[in-house]
Amino acid sequence: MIEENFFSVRMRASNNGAHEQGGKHISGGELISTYGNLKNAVNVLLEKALSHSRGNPDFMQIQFEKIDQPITRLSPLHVGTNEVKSVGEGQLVARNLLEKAGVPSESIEKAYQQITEFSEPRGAILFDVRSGIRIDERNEKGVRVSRVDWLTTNFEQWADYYKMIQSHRVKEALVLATKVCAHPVTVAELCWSDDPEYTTGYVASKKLGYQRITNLKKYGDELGCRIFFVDGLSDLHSYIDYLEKQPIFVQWEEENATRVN
Ligand code: WAQ
Ligand code: MG
Repeated sequence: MIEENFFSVRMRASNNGAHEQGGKHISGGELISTYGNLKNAVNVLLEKALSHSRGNPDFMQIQFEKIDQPITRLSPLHVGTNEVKSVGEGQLVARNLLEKAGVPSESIEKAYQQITEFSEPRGAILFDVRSGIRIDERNEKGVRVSRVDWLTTNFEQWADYYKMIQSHRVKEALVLATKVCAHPVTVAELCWSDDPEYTTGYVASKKLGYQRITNLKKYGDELGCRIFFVDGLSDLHSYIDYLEKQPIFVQWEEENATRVN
C-alpha cells in the first residue's frame, strides 16, 4: 500500500507559439512525484525541453496535480532487440511484428498509408484494427499517456540485471508501452521518435513484449510515430481515460524475472 501523496507532473513545450496556436511541438513529458520531490521533478521536465534536438521552445507549460486514485503496479514488458541494417529492413520487421501481435495486414497497410499525417500530433494516434481508421478524434493533440513512472533505483536494478543501457529514453518508452499494452483493448503499439538523432523504435504488445528495432527512420528525420492499434471501439472513452488518468508505477521484481540465456 502506498500511503504517501503522489503528484502527476506534466510538461509541453513548443516553438513559434503554443501548440493550440499552431506552434511546432518540441517536447512533452509526464512523471509522478512525491510532494518533497516536486522541485526536482519540475526541473527534470524543464531541462528536457530546454535542451532539445527539435529546437528551442518559446512556449512551455508545466503543471502538477495531486493523484487521488490508488496507484497500480505493473511488471515491465520483456525487452528484445532486433538489429537491422537499414530503415527498409527495420520497417519490414516492424510490420511483421505488428501482424504477429494480431493486427490484420490490411489494417497495417492503411495505417502506413497515413503515416506522415499520423506524425503530426504531440500525442498518440488510436487506430482501430477492424475499421482501419483513426478513432481518437483528438486532431493535432492526439492522446498523451500520463501518470506513469518507474522509480529510478528499481529501474537501475532492472537495467543491471538485463544488461540494458540506463537510458532515460528507454525507461520512458518502456514505461509507456507497459501501461498501454496492459489494457485489453490494445492489440499493439508502433513507435519511433520525432527527435532527429534517434532512429531506434519499437513494436510492443502483451504477447511480444517490447521489441526494439534499431533503425526505423533516417537520421535527421523529424517525423515521429506513435500508434496504438486497438480493438474495441465501444470502449473508446474509458480507454482514453485509462491512458490519461489511471496512475501506474512500473515495478520489477527479481523473483519474477526469467533469465535470458
Ligand atoms: N503519450 C502519448 N504519445 C506520446 C507520449 C506520451 N506520453 N510521449 C511521446 N508521444 C508521441 C508523440 O507524438 C511524439 O512525437 C512521439 O510519440 C515520439 O516521442 O531505444 O523517444 O519521446 O528502446 O520522441 C523509442 C525507442 C524512443 C527507445 C521513442 O519517442 C529505445 C521516443 P519520443
Ligand atoms: Mg520526441
